[in-house]
Amino acid sequence: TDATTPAPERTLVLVKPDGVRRGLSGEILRRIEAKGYTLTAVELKNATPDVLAQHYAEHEGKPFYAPLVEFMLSGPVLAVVAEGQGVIAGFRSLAGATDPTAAAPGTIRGDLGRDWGLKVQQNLVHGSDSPESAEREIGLWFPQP
Ligand code: RTP
Ligand code: MG
Repeated sequence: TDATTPAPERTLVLVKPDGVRRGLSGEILRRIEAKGYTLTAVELKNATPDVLAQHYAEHEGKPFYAPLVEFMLSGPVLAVVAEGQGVIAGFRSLAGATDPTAAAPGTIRGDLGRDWGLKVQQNLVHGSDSPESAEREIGLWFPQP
């Protein structure tokens, strides 16, 4: 890219352990690609307490923080970098509202997410919420040597 070509927008998506366990990784990636975004990194990873402490720093001290971290350590996650114009807001729109019961049909969480009887909302996906978060989170999940 030259000085007149802005870098494409990127976001960090995680398919959370519920999504991996339930075999929904392919369905979630399919929706991202069908929308027209490009996958530039996809890797199955085990989260660590250290990475999660940084990833969820904004939520430290909230009542759902400890169950959230425990949930995120309960199995592998699929870490994904998706690229495209407006992908940060666009993916959050594909994901739907945080609460799967409130999330609209047609969205990942509305169609597929669950929250009944669980300690924390198992809402299948994470998506960065700003360009700053996206770059920070991509660096966290895909560290460059
Ligand atoms: P995310 O960060 O996962 O993309 O989702 P978000 O912005 O919609 O939600 P956020 O407020 O950042 O919360 C992060 C994750 O914490 C869990 N959570 N559970 N009351 C609850 O049970 C509750 N509140 C939040 C969810 O897994 C949420 O995605
Ligand atoms: Mg968030």
